[in-house]
Amino acid sequence: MKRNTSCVLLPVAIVLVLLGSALAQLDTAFYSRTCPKVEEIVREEMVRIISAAPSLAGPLLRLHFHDCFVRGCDASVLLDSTAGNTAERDAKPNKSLRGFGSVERVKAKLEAACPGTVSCADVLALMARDAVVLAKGPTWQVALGRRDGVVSSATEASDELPPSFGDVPLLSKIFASKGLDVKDLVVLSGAHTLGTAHCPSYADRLYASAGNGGLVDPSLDSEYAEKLRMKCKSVDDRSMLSEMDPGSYRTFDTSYYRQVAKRRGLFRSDAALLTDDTTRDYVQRVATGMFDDAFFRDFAESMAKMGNVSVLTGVEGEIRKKCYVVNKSYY
Ligand code: HEM
Ligand SMILES: *[C@@H]1O[C@H](CO)[C@@H](O)[C@H](O)[C@H]1NC(C)=O
Ligand SMILES: CC(=O)N[C@H]1CO[C@H](CO)[C@@H](O)[C@@H]1O
Ligand SMILES: CC(=O)N[C@H]1CO[C@H](CO)[C@@H](O)[C@@H]1O
Repeated sequence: MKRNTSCVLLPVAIVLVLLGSALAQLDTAFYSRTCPKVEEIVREEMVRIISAAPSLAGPLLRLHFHDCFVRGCDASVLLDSTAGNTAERDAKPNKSLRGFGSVERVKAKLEAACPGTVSCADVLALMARDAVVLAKGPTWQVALGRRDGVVSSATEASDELPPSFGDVPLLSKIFASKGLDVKDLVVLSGAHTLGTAHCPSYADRLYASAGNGGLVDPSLDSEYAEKLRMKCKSVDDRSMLSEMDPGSYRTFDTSYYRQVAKRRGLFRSDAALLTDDTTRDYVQRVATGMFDDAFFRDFAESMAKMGNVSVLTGVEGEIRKKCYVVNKSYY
């Protein structure tokens, strides 16, 4: 009798476990019944957003990255600080984030079409993909079904996000803690083909100070350093922006790698890619301009991996109504 029961129960248990893990996976067809036009709606609004403000492609890509690296891709990056809590978006490495208004715009369109259905975390993943596509970069299928988290913490953002002064050992350790490898590091750093940066993110490479042992960064091309010093008059000058991939900062292409190969990467983290065999080989290969397609494929693959980091699925978390606030205040 005992034996018979386990004969019946064991297969049932296996099926349940398999079902459970299948449900926990993201799926490109996740909204096919509940919001079949989700991708069209996001795409249409993104075309409007980017044609009005082409420089938002970079910030919208970066939002998804910051989201995924802190607590997984759960839209915690979008939450506002509250009376008792300083949120991620107000943490030090996050202060220069932009594009929140555009996310709310897209989310509002989705709420109108399919109320309470599409998570803000999925909105970020789709907007990041469309930002890259509209900047003439690669496209990829975005697996969906992320749920939104209910916690956002400034201290976590400061601990989990890679710092601009990071070297390869530190950066790869941070990436590894997210299940991303050294290849993902060098490939995803290619996102710095888009966008701009504030002086405090790299000024310590330009000016000798107590903080850098009184040395300017010898790994930075000196002619380029001279140009940057004109933009960035002092270590904490926040008035000017520098294009990270000068001349094509609105176009997703491989010229970032040519800059890095010429010792013109803007951050120490970019320059560091020349100090490790694996990452240097990749930079130099793509810098030839003969492997654009391979880089595009790699980027698409690494973005799918990044979009999968510690996602909430099933009944975890919630579907926020507004992306900047947890939805319990609406119920
Ligand atoms: C490898 C580690 C990384 C470091 C240390 C890093 C650091 C930074 C810093 C310091 C800025 C400039 C912030 C400012 O001064 O305004 C920046 C901008 C940016 N980052 Fe990264 N980042 C990294 C990886 C990534 C990844 C993985 C992505 C996306 C997949 C990304 C996308 C961007 C974009 C698009 C911008 C420009 C944003 C804008 O135009 O406002 N970064 N990053
Ligand atoms: C996403 O994560 C799941 C579960 O950990 C894994 O099975 C799947 O292969 C991952 N997908 C990608 C694109 O990394
Ligand atoms: C680099 C940067 O933007 N730092 C700011 C981050 O956020 C804190 C707190 O809001 C500000 O005081 C910093 O100036
Ligand atoms: C639509 C939706 O997911 N609503 C959720 C809002 O948050 C509360 C509590 O966190 C959930 O119970 C609702 O289901």
